[in-house]
Amino acid sequence: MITKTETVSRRDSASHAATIRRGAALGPLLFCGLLSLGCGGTPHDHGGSCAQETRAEVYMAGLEKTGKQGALVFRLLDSQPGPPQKGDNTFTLAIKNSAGVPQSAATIAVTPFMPDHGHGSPIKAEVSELASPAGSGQYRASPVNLFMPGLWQITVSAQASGGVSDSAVFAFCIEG
Ligand SMILES: [Cu+2]
Repeated sequence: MITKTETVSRRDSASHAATIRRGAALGPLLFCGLLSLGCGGTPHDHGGSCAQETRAEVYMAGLEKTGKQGALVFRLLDSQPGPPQKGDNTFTLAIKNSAGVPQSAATIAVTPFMPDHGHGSPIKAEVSELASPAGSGQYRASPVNLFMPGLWQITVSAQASGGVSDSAVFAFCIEG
């Protein structure tokens, strides 16, 4: 319902932030006007905070997802800080196959994206397998750079050593 066409230079972050704030203020008003439901409380709550973001998941340590292909299972063991905050975060992930076997020596990528703004993060997360516990298929990704408030979709993709590939998306709303 809202089509935004904006050309955003990452270097122009102040202007970007101003654009986003206008969008954030407008979105909930339109949403509530259309639905006429579920928008009780004071209108002053509608500041673009995460309280009205229905696409986000509630963070908890151990949040687990089956990949889109049904081939691998992705568990977010931990985020530091947790829940994820604006700025740099460190994710610890565990990857298993559908039979529950930990996937060691997989190639993992962690890629944040803001769907409402059409951009990712300029900083690439480095991913490395934890040496201990050995063979547990646990990986650390850092920094998971979520540099703006709003909804982030964080895609974790994995190519297991056996050649199986899969991915899952964790969606978190980041408070300003
Ligand atoms: Cu953004």
